[in-house]
Amino acid sequence: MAQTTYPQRYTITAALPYANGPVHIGHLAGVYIPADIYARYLRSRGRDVKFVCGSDEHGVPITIRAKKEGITPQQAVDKYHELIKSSFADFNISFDIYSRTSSKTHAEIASGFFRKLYDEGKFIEQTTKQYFDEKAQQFLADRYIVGTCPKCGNENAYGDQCESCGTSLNATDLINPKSTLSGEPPVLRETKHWYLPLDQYEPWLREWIVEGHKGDWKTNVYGQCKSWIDQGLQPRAVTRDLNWGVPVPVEGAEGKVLYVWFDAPIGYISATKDLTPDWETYWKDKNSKLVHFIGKDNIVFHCIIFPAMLKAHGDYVLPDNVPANEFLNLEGNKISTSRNWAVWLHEYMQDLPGKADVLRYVLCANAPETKDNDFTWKDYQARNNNELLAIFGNFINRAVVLTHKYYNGAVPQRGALAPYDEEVLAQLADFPEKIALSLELYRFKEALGELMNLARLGNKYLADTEPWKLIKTDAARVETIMNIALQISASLAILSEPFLPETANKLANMLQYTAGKWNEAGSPDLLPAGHTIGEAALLFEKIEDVVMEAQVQKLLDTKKENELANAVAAPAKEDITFEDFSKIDIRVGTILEAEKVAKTKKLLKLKVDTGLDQRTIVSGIAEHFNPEEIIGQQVSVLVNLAPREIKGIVSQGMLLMAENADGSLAFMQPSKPVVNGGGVS
Ligand code: B3M
Ligand code: ZN
Repeated sequence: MAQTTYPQRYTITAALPYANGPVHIGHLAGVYIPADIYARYLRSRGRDVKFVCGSDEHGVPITIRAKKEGITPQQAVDKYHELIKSSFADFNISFDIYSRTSSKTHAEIASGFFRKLYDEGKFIEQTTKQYFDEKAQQFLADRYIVGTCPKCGNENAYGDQCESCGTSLNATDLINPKSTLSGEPPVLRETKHWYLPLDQYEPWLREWIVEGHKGDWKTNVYGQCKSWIDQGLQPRAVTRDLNWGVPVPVEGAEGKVLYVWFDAPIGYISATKDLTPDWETYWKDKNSKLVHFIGKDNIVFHCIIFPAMLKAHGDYVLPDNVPANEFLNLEGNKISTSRNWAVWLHEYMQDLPGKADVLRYVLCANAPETKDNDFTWKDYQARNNNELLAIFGNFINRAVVLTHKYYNGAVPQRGALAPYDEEVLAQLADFPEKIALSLELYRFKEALGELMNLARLGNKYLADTEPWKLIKTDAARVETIMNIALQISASLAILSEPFLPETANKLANMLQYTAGKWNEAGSPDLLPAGHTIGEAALLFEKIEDVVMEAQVQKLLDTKKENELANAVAAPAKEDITFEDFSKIDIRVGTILEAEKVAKTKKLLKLKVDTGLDQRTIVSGIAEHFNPEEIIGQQVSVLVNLAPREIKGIVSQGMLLMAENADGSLAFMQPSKPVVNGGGVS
């Protein structure tokens, strides 16, 4: 490979998750796994890295959550900050710091940033009319206003978007707007805000991104930026009327805070300051390479708005790259917090303990790098059983078990090499650079594929050379083969570490090997002859169908809950007169006998005591009730329905049933026992 020069240091950021809920697999796949792989890889190369993150604790998403839970915003962020932080720890995301934007440092850095731009006249001031809730005595964020969508008529559209038709709205577009705080119609009131004139930065952004980063930024990222710039940029308000956030550090700005998207990215800087006294070098020295890992919904903020802020400030470096990912779906549907359609990391950890690396593997192998991708439990199981276990685990297990069996765990000598051995060692030597090349280009899926190819190489080498057969005829050659297999294993311990840190650690322990750095991997001499390795331990275990079925069932339950919650009642029928109604004779009866009607799926033949008589009724409820279980139950019976023949049985009347949104049925029963024949009216 040609000699490349590397930057002196790296500042790696991962999007600050809102502390308004737990984190799920979409977060991991989109942002934190690739960022962590990158940071671990760079550290293994001996590069100078600071990997920073923290909770985003400001903005309307937090106040809305707090209101929903009946707690204060501070209580909400305290709760979710801890939960999120521990989920990241569970998955071994190796942040150098996981900070929070409610910290004192952050308030100082963010206010200082704003104040510098303010003092230098970089903002424009504008007074506009915004909705104000007179009862709650506060201005209303877009999300606090609901009304009728002018496009589709949905009566519950939000001030920024109609979730029914997807149109993005201004609060003033809504018909009959209402405040969600008081339920009252809001009034328009004048308010002053500060705007970052993005239009002034347009020529510079065009040059920097459209000309300057063509080809090195991912096409999905580049494309979004170009289209924003091509549409023309508008001044953007960087303050809000809200009582939760960093106060605007200017006189006459009481009750105003920095817009969350102004303060949150500055959170990367304050986190670095909390991490090291040398923070300025990581943000101001031009030999620092700044890389933002984010999801695609955050592209405009990281590629356009934050860089414009940094440019306006003047002291800071600009992002070198923003390798944003697309979205991960779950079993064919968009992940959604409000619909609980997610695999939550804290629940995964409870349900599948010890399997952090399996999820890391699956989410990287199936990462939404260039397009949205789907997570399914079937794929998860297959990747564990057929890849991690059958290839990686199997190879290591064979190498370690045979070493114990033949040599009491001592690494044998490598003797004269056969051409096949030479070829395998040559391939081994190429892997570190091959994987590195993909990682340097943010192609994590491809890099992981190469790592698995190294495990495949080892697996195939043993399968082809069959040392377990050769041991009887050519013991010397087996020593060479096993030596090579163990060298491959040791390289795997180094190279798998960024992707599968727990596995790498277990493997190194198994080999009694203090894993070296990236540059040592690929060497045929990582484990000297005579070195004693430890006992075999399983790196991965087979995941059985029942385990997956339980996870799938959990999602099916969620689906059902959502269906019930979102059920819409059928429209009302035409009016009838009381006279019409009084023709209907409904009585309370008791089921005496019940049996399935032969050769039908849906029908039960019932004998019901109606108080008038004991009669036969055929009812289409066999898929919902077991005959034995309904005997003795009281039901409502329409007794004057003209008899009709069903499957050769004369049915005299009809049971009244209530139908649920999921199609399940319930009897209409009196709330206390009623004598048979009691009239229902
Ligand atoms: N909290 C949005 C999100 O969680 C936002 C990211 C901030 S990064 C500076 O998607
Ligand atoms: Zn609409």
